[in-house]
Amino acid sequence: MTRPSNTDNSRELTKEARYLDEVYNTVVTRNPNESEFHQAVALIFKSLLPILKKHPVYMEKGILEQLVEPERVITFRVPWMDDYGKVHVNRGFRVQFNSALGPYKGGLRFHPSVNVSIVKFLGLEQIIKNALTGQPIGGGKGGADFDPKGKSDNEIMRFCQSFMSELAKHIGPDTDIPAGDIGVGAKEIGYMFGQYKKMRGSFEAGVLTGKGIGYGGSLARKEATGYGLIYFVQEMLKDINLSINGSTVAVSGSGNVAIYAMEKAISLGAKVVACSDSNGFIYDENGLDLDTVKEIKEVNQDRIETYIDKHPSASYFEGCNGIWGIPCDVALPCATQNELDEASAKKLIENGVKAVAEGANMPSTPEAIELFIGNNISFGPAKAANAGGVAVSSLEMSQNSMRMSWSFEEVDAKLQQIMKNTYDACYAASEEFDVTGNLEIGSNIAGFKRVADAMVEQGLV
Ligand code: NDP
Ligand code: 2IT
Repeated sequence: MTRPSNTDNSRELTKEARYLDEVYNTVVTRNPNESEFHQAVALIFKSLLPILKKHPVYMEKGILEQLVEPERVITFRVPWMDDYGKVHVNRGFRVQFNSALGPYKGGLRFHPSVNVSIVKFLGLEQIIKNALTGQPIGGGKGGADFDPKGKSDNEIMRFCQSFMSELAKHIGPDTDIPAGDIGVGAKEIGYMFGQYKKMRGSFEAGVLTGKGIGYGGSLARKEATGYGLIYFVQEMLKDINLSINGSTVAVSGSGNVAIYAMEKAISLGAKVVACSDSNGFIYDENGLDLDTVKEIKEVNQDRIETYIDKHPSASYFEGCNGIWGIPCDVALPCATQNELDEASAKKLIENGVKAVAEGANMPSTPEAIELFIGNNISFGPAKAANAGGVAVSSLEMSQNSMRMSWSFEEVDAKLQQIMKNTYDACYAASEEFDVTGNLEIGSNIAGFKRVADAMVEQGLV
């Protein structure tokens, strides 16, 4: 029996601890072979013991049992034809997890590793994250086991159209609003939006976020997750009397989140010495040139390895894990789940890391998180630290509803305020439950409470 209640080994478990263990074990039995989903459930449950004790109503009303069971999971066939006339079939997913706070909201991931476990772990995290933003959005997630790498533009367009042909039956501006995630950016959102519009016969701008600026997208949405991450890190560093200015930063990934985290960090005076892709990482102790990284990744869709052709002073290393062996003050995992394990956490700590903040979703393994917190490293958990992306998605929805658009500066100012509020909410919860500064527990409790209260108020529906 696994014990996410995280209680000691005494024989007398409190009824709240028993409740956590029972619900967790039901999740494992009912959803076999979904290790990422189990991990995400355990991660949240581990923080909830004190709030269950303080608010018995959550147990009495069966909130946990309801929280871990999605309201709806949709799986569908996505057939598409490649440029040579060959037919391919992928599997599409949308998990509509929780609508207590608003319509389902969350990204779409196109990556060969996507399966129901991945989509459910992301959807569950999204519920708590969206609650932390303070915006009126529920939690959802989706995607497909489609690999956009090596596909032509036309192939990607046909895939997106086929994907949306089914998804359109289940979404809408007041029911479920997808956006991007790994492998899905403004280009894919555009193709999906075009297909949705054609099927509906009306221009419903608010059905997708992350759209192009010319047809209803929000300024600063592209930058929002990365910028928001750095705004969150600024709050973390303030509390330990450090500043991003002058800090040495290592960032994994070189996609949307990583690039705009690097951009904001550099603009605030940090030195970013390393970033990566799924093949390997580049390192330059004097700092990386972000324009070259952008050209490689955003313009040419090439491998990060080619950076050293333009900058011979930098080094390239095969493999993703090694990046955490680089000495840095601030480590920002911004690629994918479970990319930072126990051994990597040990290396970071040995090398004197001061703060770790998660741009990706669930990038640190549970063992790594324990090491960070046990060694008093400031730790910013994903559901709080990367909430800036979905927060600005929600601002995009607001602008679409009003049929107007805010300036970059207006959106950026709102994003900064949301990230500060998110940090303050996590910190306040950590204080209230006597784990001051433990943002892992604070984020889970603060996010959970907002969702749980809405669920209690709305009754069994
Ligand atoms: P992108 O597709 O833009 O970039 C993903 C980056 O991560 C690429 O550098 C990619 O390398 C690398 N990567 C992807 N999968 C793996 C893997 N299995 N192993 C190693 N490296 C990998 O995605 P995003 O930047 O949008 O997303 C990155 C993370 O941030 C994800 O966890 C996502 O869920 C999370 N996130 C994204 C938000 C958003 O608004 N986009 C919001 C909040 C969180 P390669 O180029 O080789 O594939
Ligand atoms: O993980 C995430 O928060 C996202 N991929 C963004 C979701 C959104 O709806 O903007």
